[in-house]
Amino acid sequence: MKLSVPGRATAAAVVAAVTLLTTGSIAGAAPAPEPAAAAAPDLPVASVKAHLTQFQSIATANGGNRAHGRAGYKASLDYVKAKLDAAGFTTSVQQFTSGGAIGYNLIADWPGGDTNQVIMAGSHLDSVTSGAGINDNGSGSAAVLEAALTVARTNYQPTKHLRFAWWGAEERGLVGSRYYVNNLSSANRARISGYLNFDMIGSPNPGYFVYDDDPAIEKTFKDYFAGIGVATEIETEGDGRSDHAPFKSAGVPVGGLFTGASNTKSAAQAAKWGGTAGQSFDRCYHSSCDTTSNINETALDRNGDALAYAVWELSS
Ligand code: DTR
Ligand code: ZN
Ligand code: ZN
Repeated sequence: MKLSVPGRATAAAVVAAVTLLTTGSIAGAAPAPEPAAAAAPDLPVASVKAHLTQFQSIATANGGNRAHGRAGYKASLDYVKAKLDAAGFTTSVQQFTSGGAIGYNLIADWPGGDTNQVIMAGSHLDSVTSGAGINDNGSGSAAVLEAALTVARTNYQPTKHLRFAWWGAEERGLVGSRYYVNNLSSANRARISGYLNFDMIGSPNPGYFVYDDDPAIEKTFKDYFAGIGVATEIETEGDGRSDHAPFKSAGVPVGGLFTGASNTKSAAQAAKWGGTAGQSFDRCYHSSCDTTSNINETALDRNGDALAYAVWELSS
């Protein structure tokens, strides 16, 4: 018997209902809209700068630096860890040795989220021995800390699991981050969906550079800056020169932001970003003048907000 259209329609309805019940969607129906990513809150730059002031005080009280193996590094780590413990993070301190001294990585996990999909944001916490290391890399460490504290303050509950890290002995050759990656089991390494690195994000004569590694992470950062009308360039001087490198070598998708070090800002760059052409992005790179006065507040603010945007966007 030839089924009349209503009969065929009835059969189609039955198939659709069964499909819906068994698969949660009706074949051929438009896919359910992706849940909108939770909008990242603004990181108050005053809060980021308050952490820099603490790092400066720590350096001043400990021989003028926060370098690996010196008291100023462990005091910096203790400051960051205390803030995170009070905010409800699960923290752990990983020890290693380098140059005959004990080094420390600080890892902070935000409870919840799919631990098979971990989004990490990290920065090196150590300075060189010649100074306080406020731009290099108090800036990255302070912004990552404030982003973590904002996750807690807003009780953000992302789909993916969030992990934050502060590395030791980066200035001795990425020692802490390499130690962390090398000591991950292959299963735990495979669980890291992305690693975001922030090393020098407040340079006094800033450029706005985005790492050109994982395309999705790169696009996330570029979308943020396009949204605030700030041009960006691909970061070219740093491949392998910061803590994303061990993750990249291990096959983890990486990305990050950078405002420049000893390279010189060109006239074209000064035309689009402001600042001074013919001058280094950071004239105090690895010098004793890398203090709290060696920070461009606008750059710190923009990069801190871009950091938060990417953490929220990539973990939602
Ligand atoms: N390795 C960083 C500074 C640095 C130099 N070039 C880049 C490129 C991308 C990130 C960081 C850097 C340091 O001296 O700590
Ligand atoms: Zn450095
Ligand atoms: Zn650095």
